[in-house]
Parts: sequence; C-alpha cells; structure tokens
Amino acid sequence: MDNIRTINGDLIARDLRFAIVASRFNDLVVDSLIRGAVDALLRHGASEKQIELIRVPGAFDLPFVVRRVAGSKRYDAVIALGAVIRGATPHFDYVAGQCAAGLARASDETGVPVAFGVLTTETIEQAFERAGTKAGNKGADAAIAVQVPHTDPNQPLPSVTCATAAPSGWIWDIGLQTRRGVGHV
Ligand code: INI
Repeated sequence: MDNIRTINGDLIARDLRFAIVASRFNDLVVDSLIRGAVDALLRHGASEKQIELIRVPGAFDLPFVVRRVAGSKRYDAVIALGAVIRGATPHFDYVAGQCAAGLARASDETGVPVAFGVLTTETIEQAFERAGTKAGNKGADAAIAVQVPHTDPNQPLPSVTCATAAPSGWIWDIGLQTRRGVGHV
C-alpha cells in the first residue's frame, strides 16, 4: 500500500455552494434528512449562507427541479432528499425508479454532483430509522458524499462525483476524471 499513489478527497465544505432539494411528501421523515444534511455541511466548514433549500411536492418531482438547479451554475453540488415508502399498490416502484434514474441523469447532463439522499423503504419505521435514529441519517451521508475535492484548475478535474461515505470511518470513494483518463480514489 505504501507505494500506491493515493488521492484523498477532502471533507471540506468551505467555499462550496450547496442546493438541498427536498420533497414535502413524508415531511416528518424528510425534515430530519434536511437537518442531518445541513448539520453535516456546517460541521465540515460550510456556513448557512452557502446552503439553499428548495422544496418540491414529492420524490417523483425531484429530477425536474434538480436538473434545473444543477444547470443554473449557482451551485457546486446538489443534495436531493426525499422518502418513498411502499404502499399497497405498485406506485412505489414508479416513483422511486423515476426519481433515482432522473437524478442520475440530471448529474450526468450537467456535470454537477447530485447526491441521492432519497430513502426507499418498505415501512415508515424503516424510514425513521434512516432519518436520524438507529440506522443513522441518510441526509447527512448524502451531504458528505457530495462534497467535491478542491483542486487546482490545472490539476485533475472533479467531474461526476460518485462519493460514498462509509458511516464507520468516513472513507471516500471519489471518481476523478483526469485529462488523461479516469483515476479512482
Ligand atoms: N412521493 C414521495 O416523495 N414519497 C412517496 O412515498 C410517494 N407515494 O407513495 O406516493 C410520493 N408520491 C407523490 C409523487 O412523488 C409526486 O409528488 C406526485 O405524483 C406528483 O407528481
């Protein structure tokens, strides 16, 4: 391991502008995700001025708004938050599927990192467990995952950031697109 060139992403939110786009549906859960995301950004050096919150009706509506927000050039990264909870009909699959695919597309099309902080659970209990109780806070995880490393413009460019934050050690996994190819951290 000692001889392997390693690039580590910084967990530093200072100087970055974040948009949190969050759904109102299941707002008891989503509001906790928002609190987790904001708290994570502030603890990593962001100030409240660097964060804007945009609400949309439901998770299905996230991609449309996230696409516009990401394309606006006002933000370095977008954190999409929502909660889709399975009901008695196949509705869940359409809402969750379109939401995930649309958010990935918004990131691809704009080159702006979009974190997927949308819970997709079988029950309301599972959703609460992931919104600040026993299974952590996926809003906070999403906020940490989306921070892009600061690099010199002449250095490897952070492009689509596919960062995953491991809850145990805040380990980063950041895809960096370099001018010469793709390096993986
Ligand atoms: N939206 C959610 O965010 N979560 C859900 O669980 C959900 N369910 O189950 O229906 C949901 N539906 C609304 C949907 O996201 C749109 O807001 C609506 O269809 C209007 O476009």
